[in-house]
Amino acid sequence: MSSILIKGGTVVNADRAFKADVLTQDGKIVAVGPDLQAPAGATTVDAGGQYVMPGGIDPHTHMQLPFMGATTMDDFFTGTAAGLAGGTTSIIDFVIPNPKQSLMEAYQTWRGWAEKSAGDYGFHVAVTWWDESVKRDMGTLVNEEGVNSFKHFMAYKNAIMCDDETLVNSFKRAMELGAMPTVHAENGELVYLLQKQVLESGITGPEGHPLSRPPVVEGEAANRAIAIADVLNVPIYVVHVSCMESAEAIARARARGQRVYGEVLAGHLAVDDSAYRDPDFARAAAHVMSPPFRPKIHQDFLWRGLQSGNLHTTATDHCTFCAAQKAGGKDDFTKIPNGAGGVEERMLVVWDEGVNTGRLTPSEFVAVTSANAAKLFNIYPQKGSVSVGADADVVVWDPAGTKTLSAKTQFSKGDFNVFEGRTVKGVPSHTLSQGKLVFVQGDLRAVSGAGRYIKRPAFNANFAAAKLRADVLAQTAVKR
Ligand code: URQ
Ligand code: ZN
Ligand code: ZN
Repeated sequence: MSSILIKGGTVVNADRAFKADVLTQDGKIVAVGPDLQAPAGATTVDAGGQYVMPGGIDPHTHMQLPFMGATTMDDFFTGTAAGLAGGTTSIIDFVIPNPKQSLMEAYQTWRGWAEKSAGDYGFHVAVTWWDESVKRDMGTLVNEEGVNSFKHFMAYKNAIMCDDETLVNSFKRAMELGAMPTVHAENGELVYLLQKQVLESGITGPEGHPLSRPPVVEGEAANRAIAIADVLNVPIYVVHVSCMESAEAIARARARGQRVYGEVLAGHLAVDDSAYRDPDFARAAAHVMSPPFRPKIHQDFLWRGLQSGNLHTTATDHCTFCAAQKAGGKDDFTKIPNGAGGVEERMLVVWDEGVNTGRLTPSEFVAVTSANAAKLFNIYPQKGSVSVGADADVVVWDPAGTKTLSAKTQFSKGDFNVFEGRTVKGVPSHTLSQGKLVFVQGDLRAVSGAGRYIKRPAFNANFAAAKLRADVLAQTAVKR
């Protein structure tokens, strides 16, 4: 029986903050309240002057991803271990079948890779093509494997991009199953055309990457995906919202009462597009990810989206290719493997840029780093809450602690850090995963294979009653 008593802290959940001790036992939270006593043999953590928050949930990572001819440097052990060092105790990663590859076959492959995880994990499954077997596999994944979200890449033409036919078929299937469709919203046809035009103009370096993916290209795709979801009357989750165009598309739809949710990357909140104009190829290429980092003005829109509740989660899209891999695009930016890291830094950056500046309260911080992702992917309050019965995934947060973020000291196996040199105030002093101390004052005690696959139930109750908007509109038309 392993028991940990976290004493003297302030518990912060998404709804409120209050002074209380927390007692964990055998991987669960068993008591939250004042003056708790430690049972014999328990470990005591002094949380005086600190916050006791739900472990972070990063709903967007790519550990061990094979993409654009390379495989990311972080595998499921090193990537989840790095997350634990930053207070993130669960990730939701992605199964990305090749076109024409069985979804179930790809799912089994990723499940095998993830067995080495140090922290808990789940999977969104990408729908990268369509036929009756995909429809069938989606049902198996929801009803038997605990997958309740399906990803759609609207970018990456000639690779994993979905056309509208696939979007419509898959969104409709998701609604039938009570699953959440999610999208990478960039118009892949426009990106493909702009990439050719930028290269033909003689620009081959990383500075060409943002020129080929302007915000309007993201805004168009976000609007289109939101409209398809509206007609099909299915909720939709837009990943890595990077600019005002897509943030406003979401806000407009929500103002009309549509169930649209948005995710923001820590990178897009804190890093801007000047990185692409760095004369050093390696540094500029290290920032090549999609959607690209944007001019600063967009960051204000993203923060206001989080403050207003029009954007809901923060993530990282942790996808770490090293300099040698990025150099594959030395003479052609379209060949630079897309991706950047962040799983270790997300919560520290969101706290420093969000709470320390007054943009977010500690409870809002918990909402956007943990609780909202748990609610949207239907694992709340098992995850995302410091409450009796929840998993003992807890981060003890020292608001006075400081840390300078750097590739030199990161646990990630990536060789670059997009937050390089940034000194933040507010750091995790202790991380508990399943009631075990896995990070203590800089000492990472991650164990390969300790992480569990977390099943995420369908949302049948909400969706089953949902009708195709077309039906509803048709009925209304007849009545008129
Ligand atoms: O697009 C994604 O989310 C994956 C392929 C990671 N790469 C990236 O640039 N975001
Ligand atoms: Zn993406
Ligand atoms: Zn991604």
